[in-house]
Amino acid sequence: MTWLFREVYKNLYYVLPAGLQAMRRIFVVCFLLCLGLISANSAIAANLSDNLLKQPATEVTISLGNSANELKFEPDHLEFVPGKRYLLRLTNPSQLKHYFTAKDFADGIWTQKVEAGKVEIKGAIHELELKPGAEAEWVFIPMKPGNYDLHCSIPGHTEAGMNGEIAIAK
Ligand SMILES: [Cu+2]
Repeated sequence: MTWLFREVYKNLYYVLPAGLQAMRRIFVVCFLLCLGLISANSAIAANLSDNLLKQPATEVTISLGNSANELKFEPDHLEFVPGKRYLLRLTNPSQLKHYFTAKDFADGIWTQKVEAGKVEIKGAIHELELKPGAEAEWVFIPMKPGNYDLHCSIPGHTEAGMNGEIAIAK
């Protein structure tokens, strides 16, 4: 019996470090594989966004209010297709200040830029305020399909009918 235990112990002693070494080798290989996958993915993503940014933008116009000062969006329904590049032109032909508020929609798109006057804003945007006579251009790529709420957050305007819907198709 003592002999048997000694044999098992001796074998364990020899086998264990070899096993650990194999595990370490497997770990290193997995790690390198992961690194490779990550860099390949970011290369694909860079290529994709490069191609997307070269894509001519489809122009869509929405008017916040109108010259008769009616409290509505014209049109009050917008529809976009994921993966396409859009230029949304916002105008305010009324004598009142209005908001383009569509937070969930803004979360479902990738904003390239918003241009207003001589200023270009990059990055995420959730809400735009347009003073009377103002114009802005929003360049983006829809990402997440869904139906999103649009409204004007000036007190009383939503209730008076200044709301709409933005759809990103599936
Ligand atoms: Cu309004």
